[in-house]
Amino acid sequence: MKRILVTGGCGFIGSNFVRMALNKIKGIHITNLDALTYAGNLKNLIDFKDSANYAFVKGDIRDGKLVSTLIKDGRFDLVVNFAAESHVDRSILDPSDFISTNIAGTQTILNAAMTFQVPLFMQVSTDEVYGSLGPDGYFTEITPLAPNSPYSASKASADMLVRAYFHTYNYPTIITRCSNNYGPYQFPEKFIPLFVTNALENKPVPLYGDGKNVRDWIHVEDHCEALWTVAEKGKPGEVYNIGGNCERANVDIAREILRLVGKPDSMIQFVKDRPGHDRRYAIDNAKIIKELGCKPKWNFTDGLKSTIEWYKKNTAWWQEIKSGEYKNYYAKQYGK
Ligand code: NAD
Ligand code: TDX
Repeated sequence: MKRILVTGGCGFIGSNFVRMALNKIKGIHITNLDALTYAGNLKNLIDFKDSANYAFVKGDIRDGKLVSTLIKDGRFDLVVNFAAESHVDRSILDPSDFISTNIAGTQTILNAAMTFQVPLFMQVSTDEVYGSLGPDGYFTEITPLAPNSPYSASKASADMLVRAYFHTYNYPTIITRCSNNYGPYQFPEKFIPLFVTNALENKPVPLYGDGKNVRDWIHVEDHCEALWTVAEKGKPGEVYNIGGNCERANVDIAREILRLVGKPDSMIQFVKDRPGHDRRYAIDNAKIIKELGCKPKWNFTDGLKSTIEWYKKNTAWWQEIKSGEYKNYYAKQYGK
């Protein structure tokens, strides 16, 4: 596995994956194709700007001509598709980019990878495609897909296409479905970085509904390690769930963040619920542990502490984001 094409490598998980792979594996080369939407930030990988092992290409996975030329000339051993519109609340405000990037964009790059015989295509998907759980049970790889938001519907559609390319054309693809990530470089629209940065700015933290929705949290480094393991040892045609074994209610995380930042619980502001808000996600990760020997290493309290330290040290990174286009989104979403 020498030459890798990563899409969406300027976002949160993609940039952590590129950093981990370049630091850990000798002799690889990564090309990062990213459209630099509001969520893509060149600063996330500034350390590798002049590295001989890294190349950045500004471009859109929906651009068939560009994608074909890049893959035809690239001699890639692997494509890892991170590029996506990723925020559920934005998909509720306007689904159109979610449909075009997450579905049509995935098909465009998948088709080019097959046409120019890249040996493996990995689709980075999400546990949200399985829908919502009640108080009991877990998502396994054979849980039926039942997406509830325009975001998760678009990711489920992409998964179906990736599956179809394996079954119809015998093209080697793998789908991974991970639970909620947290860690450095996460865009401050998402729950944990939004609450951490609002708390640091002495602003209220907006908790949806009764705050009792449950997510299964995983540190982004554990997700990236798992993706690398899947790339090396995973079986084409398979789906692998990736989870953190770490279910938490949102209200408990909100309180833990405020305690770690040294702010009172009274900063929690209960706000109108997200429409169609999934109640609970929980991953059964027995398959990836048993078949590929891959387990998460971070414990949540240490991971949250180190994430908060990262946001404290990198105030310029998120303050620049929060004072840009994001201000308009925040005003629309939270009425401020
Ligand atoms: P992100 O929003 O932080 O980053 C997305 C990146 O994709 C950005 O750099 C953006 O510029 C790029 N991009 C968007 N549209 C593009 C297009 N048309 N062409 C090229 N580049 C484009 O997202 P993230 O949180 O890092 O998520 C990465 C992937 O992982 C997504 O596919 C997401 O569905 C999946 N995922 C995320 C989580 C999570 O908790 N964040 C969990 C499971 C799976
Ligand atoms: O302001 C908020 N208040 C709040 O209570 C925000 C932004 C979120 N929430 C709640 C909604 C969810 O129950 O926190 C939980 C987490 O919300 P998000 O960070 O928006 O994540 P989620 O909707 O669970 O989706 C995430 O995990 C799966 C990622 O954004 C997806 O890309 C990934 O596929």
